[in-house]
Amino acid sequence: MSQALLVIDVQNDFCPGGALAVADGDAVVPAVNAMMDRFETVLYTQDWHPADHLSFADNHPGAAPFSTTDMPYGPQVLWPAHCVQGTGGAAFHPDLRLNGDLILRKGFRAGIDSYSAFHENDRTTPTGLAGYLRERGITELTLAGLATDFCVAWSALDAVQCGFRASVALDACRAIDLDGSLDAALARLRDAGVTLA
Ligand code: VGL
Ligand code: ZN
Repeated sequence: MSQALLVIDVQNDFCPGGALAVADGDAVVPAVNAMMDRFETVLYTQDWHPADHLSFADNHPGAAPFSTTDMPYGPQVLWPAHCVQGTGGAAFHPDLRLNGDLILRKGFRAGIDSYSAFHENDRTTPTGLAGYLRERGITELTLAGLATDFCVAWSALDAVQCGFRASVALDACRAIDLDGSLDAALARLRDAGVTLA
C-alpha cells in the first residue's frame, strides 16, 4: 500500500484577491505545506482554462456569475472567469511548496469543465490520473486544497469510484459554499466512504 497527497487547485484566483476567491482560501497553504513531508508522493492539480471556456459566465451573454446553465453533459455552474491559462491568477499560490512529482492540468477544453482530477464534468473523459496512480502502485490518497465542495469533493468521489481509498483533510481545505453546496458535498463524501479527517 502506497499513499499520495493530492493538492487541489491552490492557485491565486481561488485565494483572497483572486477572480473566484474562496473565503480564507490562502489558509490552506501552510496547512498543505506542513502535510507534504508525510508523503513520498505529492501531486498537484491546476485549474487551467482557455479564455473562451464555457464555464465562464462572460461567455454566455446575459448570464450572471454563479447561475446554472444546461450543458450537453448536464447542469453547469457559470463562474466568473478564473484560472485563465498563463495568467497570474492561474499560477500556484507563491508560498505553496512545489516539490512534488506531478502537476495535472484540467479544464483545458473550452466546451467542458473538469472539477475532478480523474474525469471531466461529462463524467466519461478521463484525465489519465487513475492510470498514473495505478502504475505507480498508489492505492490511497489524501486530498487537500480548494475548493472543498467542488474540485476537492469531486476528485475524492472519483478516487473512490476508481478504486482508491480516499481521505479529505478538511483543515487543509476551504469551501465556496454556494447554496448549501458544502453540506451536500460532505454528505456525499461520507456516503461514498471517503474519510473526513
Ligand atoms: C473550482 C469552480 C470552478 C475548484 C474550479 O477548484 O473547486 N471551482 N473551477
Ligand atoms: Zn475552474
